Amino acid sequence: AAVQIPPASNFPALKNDLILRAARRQPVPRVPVWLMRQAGRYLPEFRQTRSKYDFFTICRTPSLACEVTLQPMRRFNLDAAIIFSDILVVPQALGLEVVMVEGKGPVLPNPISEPSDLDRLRTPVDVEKELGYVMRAITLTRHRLDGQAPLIGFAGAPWTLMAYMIEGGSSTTHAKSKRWLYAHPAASNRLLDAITDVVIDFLVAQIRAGAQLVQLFESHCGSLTPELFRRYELPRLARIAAETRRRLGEAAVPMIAFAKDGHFALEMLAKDCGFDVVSVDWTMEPAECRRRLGNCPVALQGNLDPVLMACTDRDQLNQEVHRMLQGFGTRGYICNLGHGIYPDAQPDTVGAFIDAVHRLSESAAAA
Ligand code: 1CP
Repeated sequence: AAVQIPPASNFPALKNDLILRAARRQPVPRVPVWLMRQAGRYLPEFRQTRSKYDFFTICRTPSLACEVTLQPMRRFNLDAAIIFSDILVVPQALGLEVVMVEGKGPVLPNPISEPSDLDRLRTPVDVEKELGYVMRAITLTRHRLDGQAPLIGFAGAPWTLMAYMIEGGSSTTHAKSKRWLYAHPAASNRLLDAITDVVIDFLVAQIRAGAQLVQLFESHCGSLTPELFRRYELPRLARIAAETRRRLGEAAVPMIAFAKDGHFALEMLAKDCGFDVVSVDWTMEPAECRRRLGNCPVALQGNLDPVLMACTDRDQLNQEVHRMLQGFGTRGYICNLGHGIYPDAQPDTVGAFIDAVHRLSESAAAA
């Protein structure tokens, strides 16, 4: 059923601003926690919704996207919600077809293969026209959250989206898309710039619609060499942070950069990009991240191994949470997994994780 979307103003007062304080490195009574992909396949209530609707139908229907976003918020004491959508809505907005294939993931039946294929891209993109459903879902969800916790908006980072647009779906090597970076530098720059332009417009629109933080997902950072990252991606990430902030002025919100397998890029992400928070995966030692960054004014997010969400040993879980809190410290830290949660996660364990972060960080912050 079509719902009336209220205006993107007069939002309910926020009752929990811990994640906003942590992103700004302000003191917190306890560490905030949320989970990447917290709405999704490990929850029976999501599978029930999903059995009735196609994946992109849920994304495109604000009442359904809102419902699925709220599902984990009803079960758990989470410190943030993340709007239900996908990073591949941006390639769709650029004119590429994306379908979600059962058991396989996203597939782009007509990927970009030659530089001349770039002429197929529908630029410039009017994000309100092509992606207005995401903004409407954000506005509705921010109202319905009733101030329980801040709402996170997101987008895929340019390289990660370029990789999907050329590979046509998941890939372990990204050999085709990386070959473009070496063989077609001008066309690669053109494609990355086209994506960057949409991402900036999209993030600005999400924030105007009510998103209180935004996260950029660089899920395929690990395929790049440090040199390719420095040459192609770093300037675009910096442009996204600077331009988004400049366009919003007073209305700017904290920005998180997540670069999966981006160990080589930690200093570049923290010092040369202008994001408020850098999110790290489980391959990084928490204390080592802090040591490498010294007194660089950036908050960190991460990095529990998501596999632990399928385990039942509570002592082991508590130990791992304790180790993370020790290494990252309780100031300027947002607790999360090192990557998105897996479908075999146990909801009980997810709840135990969230409670452990709250309990253990409260005593640490008081000490
Ligand atoms: O049929 C289904 O239900 C498909 C499962 C699914 C879900 C629940 C996909 C397909 N996307 C999503 C939602 C989604 N995707 C969210 C929702 C909000 C949340 O709960 O967090 C978010 C933030 C994403 C972001 C996303 N999509 C990323 C970045 C995060 C990451 O995992 O690195 C990526 C890479 C995608 C692409 C994608 N969409 C879906 C899948 C299975 C994938 C990964 C494909 C691959 O392995 O390459």
